[in-house]
Parts: sequence; structure tokens; C-alpha cells
Amino acid sequence: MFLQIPRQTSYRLVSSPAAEACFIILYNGLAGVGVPACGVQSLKDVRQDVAVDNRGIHRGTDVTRVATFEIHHTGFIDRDGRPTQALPPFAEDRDTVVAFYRAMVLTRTFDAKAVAMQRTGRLGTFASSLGQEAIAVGVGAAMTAEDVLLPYAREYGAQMLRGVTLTELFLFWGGDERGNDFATPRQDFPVTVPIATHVPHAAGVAMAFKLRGERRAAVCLFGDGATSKGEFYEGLNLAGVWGVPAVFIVCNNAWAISMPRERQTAAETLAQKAIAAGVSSEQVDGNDVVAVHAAMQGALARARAGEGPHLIEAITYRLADHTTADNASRYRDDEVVGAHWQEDPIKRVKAYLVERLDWTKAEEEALIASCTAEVEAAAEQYLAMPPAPVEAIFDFMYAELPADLAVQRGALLKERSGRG
Ligand SMILES: Cc1ncc(C[n+]2csc(CCOP(=O)(O)OP(=O)(O)O)c2C)c(N)n1
Ligand SMILES: [Mg+2]
Repeated sequence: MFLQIPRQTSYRLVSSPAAEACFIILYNGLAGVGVPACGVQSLKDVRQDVAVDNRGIHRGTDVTRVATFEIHHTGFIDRDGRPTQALPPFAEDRDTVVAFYRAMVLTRTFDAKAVAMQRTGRLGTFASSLGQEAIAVGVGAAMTAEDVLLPYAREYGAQMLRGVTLTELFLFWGGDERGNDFATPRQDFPVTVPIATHVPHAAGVAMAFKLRGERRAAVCLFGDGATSKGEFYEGLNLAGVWGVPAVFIVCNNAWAISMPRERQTAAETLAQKAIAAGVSSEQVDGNDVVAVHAAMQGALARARAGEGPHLIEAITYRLADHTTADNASRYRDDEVVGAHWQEDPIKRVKAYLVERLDWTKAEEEALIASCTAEVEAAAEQYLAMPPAPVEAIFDFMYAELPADLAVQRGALLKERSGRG
């Protein structure tokens, strides 16, 4: 079996002209699944070793390597805020890093307020993005206004950067569909609660851009659990075969509700799932906003240049419950969660800012105060809004309401007017 391979995973697929196909996976020159556990240093050795496999079955010696692939993992800033390698130019630009930091702090401030409002009966079930702020911000900041975002549920950091207001976000999480009718960006998709169903949509959106010759990209985010669903494979397959300008981001937060990552898929990395669809892919430190942003910039540039889709697996950790309807302490250790707080994406950007870009205490206090004021103002605006008219449940699904629903709509209005 393979062990966790943090930096770079290297595979060689070897086929056999013999009746039964032979499938060998090697890691850094060492034999993996299905191969005798001796060191395999070269293709020549492979040929000798595969004559008889570890169950004594003859596999043939005349084999040809038909495909190779590698998954690379990139990180730039470690958990203490220290650069681990030469940084991309944007990471040396103070204004850019401060903008990332503010967006991440704003996300977390909104998050805390949303949880508090749910707990006090003023918001619906809410999916926290605690610990995942670097992904949404790194992605959202790389997009242009013309691109289209297809989010899952935890990416309001990206939605905010694209112009969705905090009031709209509160409305949505309060169960009010007006929260999805963004003033801007008009063509972005709303939160997609059904897991992975928006992956084929993203391929379709990107296909439209390609057909029209527009230099735009569809950007689709989803979780690790989504990569175990059919729609994920179908969407990736379409994107790969059509060669469309789409970027897929897997927010690998190690959990799908109570299902740990290792129990829902045997794949060694989630990035490698794209390879079978002919889609290039990579893995990044999802707690490092610089790594996420750099990967996104590259993927978007290639998509716009007509070089097709790309998938980024961003490794992070869900620090909160799955949603406010969950109690994660029933299925995971607080100690493990505590250890993951060391990876906090906000803490590390702050440390980087302080150490490298002279971020001051006064600037920090001003930033916190302005994020808090912004969130509080939006919450008040949301709470002050009169509820949507009840007949709105009929009004946005059809261009022309079917007769049976029109009857129900009329009956509802009559009943309500009767109540005075
Ligand atoms: C089609 C579908 N099946 C089941 C659910 C219930 N459900 C909601 S979130 C979730 C887990 C998703 O896990 P992952 O994709 O890793 O995203 P995360 O919530 O961890 O960010 C499930 C199964 C759903 N929303 N949609
Ligand atoms: Mg998950």
C-alpha cells in the first residue's frame, strides 16, 4: 500500500500485450500496489518483476509504458507565516496581501455573526467556512468580473470579492431567495446545495464561452466528498473532451459531514481524479492563500489562452461543525481539530504581514473594527427587511405558471387575504 505522499507523487502505468492487461503503479521508483515489494529502479526491472506477480500469476515480460502522470503539491507560506520558497511577485505587494487578509478576516467575521444569528433563531441552517477562508479568497481574487463563479456552500469569501453583498448572503442563509438575486455579479450561480450537480453546469458554462469565442472562464468549487459523485466525473469528462475554459477547485477539508476523506475514496490524491478525464491537475496547500492564488492565476491564464480546463485540489481542514445542524464532536476528536488550528490560514497571513510587510497593531485594530462594522451593518439591514411575499414561492420557477400551480397560487392569496 502507499503511504501519504505530501510533496510529489509519481506514477507509471504499464500495459501488457498479454491477454490480461497489467497495471503497475510505482512511486519514486519503488513498487506499489500489485507489484512484488522489491525495489524497482527502471522499466527494465519492471519487465523482469512483472513476469510473475505477487499472487503467482504470469503477467508477461513484454510491456510498454503507455502513460505517465505526476501530481505536484505547492505551498509558499508555512504555518508560521514564513516563506518556504521564492514567492510570486503579488505576495511581495503589501496592498495585495492586505486585501487578501481583509477579505479573509471579513469572511470569518461574517461567519461568526451568521453562526450567532442561527443560534438565536434569526438565520437558517448555516455552513461555516471556518479554516477554509484562504481558498475562497485566493480563488475569488484571481477572477475577473467576466468570469462566472459556480460555488458550493462555503465560498462566500469568493462571493464577497465578486460583489455579492453581505446582506444578500444573510438573506440567502436566512432562507430568502432574494439573497440569490445578486445585484452583481448577475451571471454567477447561487450556492449549490446538491452535492456536485454544478460540476456539469460549469462545463456547460465554459462550453458557451468557448463557442462564443469569449475569453472568460467558469470557476467551480466543491468539496472532497463531491469528487466521489457521478456528476463530478461526468462534468470533468465533458470539460476534458471539449477542452473548455473551466477551473475546478476541490476544497478538501478532510470531511464530508461525518465521513472522513479516507473512508469515502481510496484515491491517493483527489487531484489525480482529473487525469482520467484528460484534465491537468495539481494539489496546493489550501491554508496558504498565496499558493491558492498562484495556482488560480496560472489555471485562469491557461484557460483564457485556450489551453483547456484544470483542477486544483486545495488541502485544508473543516474547523467547524459541518453546519449549524451538526455536532462534530460526536464523530471526531477535539484534539485532532485543535492540532489543525495550527494551520489556520488567517493566522499565517497575519504572521507574514507582521514579519515581512511591517503590519502594525494599529492597522490590525482598524481592520478588525472595519470588518466588524461592515458585518453588523449588513446584519441589521437583513433583519430590518420585510419578509418576501409568500406567493414568491410560485413566481420564479416558470416563465408561465402551469395551470395547476396557478390555481394553488390563487388559493393561497385568497386564504391569506381572508386572514386579514
Ligand atoms: C446530492 C446530495 N446528496 C447528499 C447531500 C447531503 N450532504 C450535504 S453536504 C454533504 C457532504 C459534502 O461533503 P464535501 O463535498 O466534502 O463538502 P463539505 O461539506 O465538506 O465542504 C452531503 C452528503 C446533498 N446535499 N446533496
Ligand atoms: Mg469536505
